[in-house]
Amino acid sequence: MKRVCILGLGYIGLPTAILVAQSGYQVIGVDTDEDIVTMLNNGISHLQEAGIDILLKEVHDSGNLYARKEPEEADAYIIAVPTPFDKDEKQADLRCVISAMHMISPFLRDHAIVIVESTIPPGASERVLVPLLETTGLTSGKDFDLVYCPERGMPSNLVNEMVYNERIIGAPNERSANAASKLYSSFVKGAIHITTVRTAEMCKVIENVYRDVNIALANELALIAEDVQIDIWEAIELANKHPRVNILRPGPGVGGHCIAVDPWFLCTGSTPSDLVRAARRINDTMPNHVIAMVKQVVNVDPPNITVFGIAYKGNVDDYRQSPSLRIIELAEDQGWGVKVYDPVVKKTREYPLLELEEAVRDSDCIIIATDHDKFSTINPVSISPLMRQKNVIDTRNILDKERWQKAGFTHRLLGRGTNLG
Ligand code: SAJ
Repeated sequence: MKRVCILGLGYIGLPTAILVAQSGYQVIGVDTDEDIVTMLNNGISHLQEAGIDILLKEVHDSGNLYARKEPEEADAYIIAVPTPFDKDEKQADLRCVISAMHMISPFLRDHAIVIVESTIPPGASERVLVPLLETTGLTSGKDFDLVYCPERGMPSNLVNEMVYNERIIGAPNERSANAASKLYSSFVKGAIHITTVRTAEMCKVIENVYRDVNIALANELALIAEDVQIDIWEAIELANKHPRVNILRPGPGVGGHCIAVDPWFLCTGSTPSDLVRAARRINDTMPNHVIAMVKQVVNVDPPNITVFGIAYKGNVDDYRQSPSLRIIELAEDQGWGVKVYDPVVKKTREYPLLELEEAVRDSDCIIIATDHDKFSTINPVSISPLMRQKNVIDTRNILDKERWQKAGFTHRLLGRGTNLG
């Protein structure tokens, strides 16, 4: 195998394309966004990720990676296009994956391997994707083999995780399992495990379900703690001293492109999961709780609030499905003034991002919604005079409470009873 064509040059596709090119394959990166294609052909990354600029320069200079808007003939195709989530239907929108299948179908012949990394509901490869390719006159097991290899990587540490994480390859037969395994082992240092296509699809979903359900547990415990006047952060820390307990951290909800989305795949079908649905509801309603916390501290109606952090988690510039978006939406629905400060995200389509001083001017309450390291070093003394009322709600437990109290702020921590001071 010499040529690999990778469709979708986003958070997953671009680092994958670079790593495959670095290990000696000729890689054709395909994206429908002309700007991305142009940037990559000039050796410039459109993503901010640790280590990516240097690696991209290397594979660009060597000629091992170039970008195009359309696929070219290759021995393997990796599909890393988005599967957006249809919020109303609670279903994956497979249109991009389907369109990628149509784009590659004219080139498939002689056991070409089609590797899907995009997250899809369990069963979708065999139920939707293989039949789709076969309607173009191709035969599975002869012209192509469809392999499912779920991505495993966290934004901000993608390159590292793609190299060192263990990977699962779901393949329909030995030949494609070996071919995919050979391709991935050229850049993956973690173990590679072979299984069926359907099991691999299920693994992807349950990895994220595991986290979603456990975060929901932490969030529900936080609500109980506020009611019974304890500090859940202290209780979790102590409970986690048990060798077999590892409770996750409460927060304003769950964001990102996967954990807030994939669990829904198990909520429909013939055996819908009550537990997963309950976890989704708990995590999805945490922004409502944050709004209720604001109402408890401000004494002006409507208040002005400042949301610190639009990113879905700390130190990343990705704000897809971020709970901050829901907090802003709920506040605006009630006629509140909302300003947003995020020193890590460059810009958003939806909201202007302000400088710190502008964001807190005349504000009645700061909400720490994202655990960016930069927030814990903000000096409350310098912003305190700019605020109309001095309230801060820390949903991530990253502030030094005493420091903020000394600067005149009423400090509230999600998951901590208000009687505790
Ligand atoms: N969060 C909490 N409390 C916690 C941990 C996380 O509230 O204790 C929140 C975060 O703030 C964020 C959300 O959950 O809003 C998700 O963050 P995350 O760091 O748990 O996960 P992601 O979405 O960045 O990446 C996950 C990873 N999956 C797992 O850890 C099982 C990653 O390996 C996957 O590749 C990725 O989803 C994906 O694409 O599926």
